[in-house]
Amino acid sequence: MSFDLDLIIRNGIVVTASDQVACDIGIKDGKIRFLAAGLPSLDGCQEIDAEGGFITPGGVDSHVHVAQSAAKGLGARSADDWTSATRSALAGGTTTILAFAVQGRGTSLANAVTDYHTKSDDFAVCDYGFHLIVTDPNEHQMHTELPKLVEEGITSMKIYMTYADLKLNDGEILNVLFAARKYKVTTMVHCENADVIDWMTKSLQARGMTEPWHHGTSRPPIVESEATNRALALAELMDTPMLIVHVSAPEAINIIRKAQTRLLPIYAETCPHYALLDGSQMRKDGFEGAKCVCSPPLRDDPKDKERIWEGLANSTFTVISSDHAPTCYNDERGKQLGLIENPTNNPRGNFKTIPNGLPGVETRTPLLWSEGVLKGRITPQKFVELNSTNAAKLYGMYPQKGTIQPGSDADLIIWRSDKSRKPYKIENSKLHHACDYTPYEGVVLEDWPRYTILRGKIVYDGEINEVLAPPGSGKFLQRGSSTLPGPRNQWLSEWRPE
Ligand code: DUC
Ligand code: ZN
Ligand code: ZN
Repeated sequence: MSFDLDLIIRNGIVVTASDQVACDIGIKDGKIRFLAAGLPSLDGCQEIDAEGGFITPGGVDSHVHVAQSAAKGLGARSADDWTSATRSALAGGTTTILAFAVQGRGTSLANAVTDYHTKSDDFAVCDYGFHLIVTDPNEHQMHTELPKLVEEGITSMKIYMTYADLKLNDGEILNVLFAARKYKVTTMVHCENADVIDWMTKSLQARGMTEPWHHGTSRPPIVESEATNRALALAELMDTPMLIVHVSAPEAINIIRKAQTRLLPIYAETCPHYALLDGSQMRKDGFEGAKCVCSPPLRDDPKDKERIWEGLANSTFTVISSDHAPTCYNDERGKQLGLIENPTNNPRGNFKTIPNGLPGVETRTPLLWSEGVLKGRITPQKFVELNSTNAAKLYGMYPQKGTIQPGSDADLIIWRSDKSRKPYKIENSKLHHACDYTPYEGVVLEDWPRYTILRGKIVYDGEINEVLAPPGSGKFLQRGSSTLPGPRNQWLSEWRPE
């Protein structure tokens, strides 16, 4: 094997989901070629001194809404396009995102994918793939179009149990799970009970209880846990793996944990906001609480955040994703809709018409590193597993993405060492998204990525806070099937899929 390298990174501590090792990294043609101590210097080869800092795989954020209109019926617009969202990803150490191509009711999955390529391909600066959002799982879509899209590397779909224009009933969910099992597609489920939300919302509106925090009142934890329980029952019936997205409530965590203890192939995702923020955010002065309206809602009991950290540390959670879904605060097609579409003229607005979602693609990885690893809640290896490796495995990208090993893409984050680390205050003006706020304004982290490297190139320089990758340099990822445990061929009755 030749010793021709493009880049050597020296003096780092390489972290994977299983190990930590002090060694150099030799990179050629965007791939990791060598992990070895004392690689020789080479003419024309760039070198980076990691100065004793940790080096972790580039982040894989598997739940990012990009240029996807939020709260469709209201005409809300997403703050980010593909360039701003992916620049923001790189500046926070994330080198791969998975975003959502949405099937409109009565339309085709293939059209949704074609449209999304038009929005992304010339504009992305990090690597990316698409999940499908399935709203119409009819025979043709599930058994003619879906298998073709799987061939094109789109191997995951998200379904909703709530939101009028997205939700599926239990029979439709079974259609999806049947196809998912057949074509080895990972299914992600948004678990909230739609009827309870509708009933509670009507009742609260009739009583004039419309302030932002009543978004939480309308969706108590049982809304999430009931739906989670139902989704897991359907997954067990169909003997198919399932990922429950953005889990927030301890009751839902317990249900998932029990299913995992029974060895069902059930996976779970949470987000930094459920680990770090609580319902008090929605009670801020005036209409400010709208900034933190998301679904499932931030939970009222501050102790629930510790349950999230426990689930991250004890492997109940498989991945942590941002659920980046930004709408601007000062935008009449953003959060202000809650003041505009406000029939009772409540000066604090109407939670029903506030577009759901928070920005977070840039802050996800640094928050998990600083609040998780540097505060001793999780090990560096657990960080890598949650931030990169498991998402790469679950969504069919491993080991190209999600790890540091010979043959993998050279996607890396270089962190500062204990000696050179300096506090980093989160301020929206420093972030690279196009949203006009961050829920973490003023939070002081212990570190921020020093460099982000994508396929062997420095794409974010943390010393000057600049993203260096041009629009269109991100690559679309044709993904395979999950390599985490799948169907077990265990059935609840004499019924079989074939
Ligand atoms: N909840 C979702 O399900 N999607 C985007 C934003 C949100 O809060
Ligand atoms: Zn969701
Ligand atoms: Zn989402």
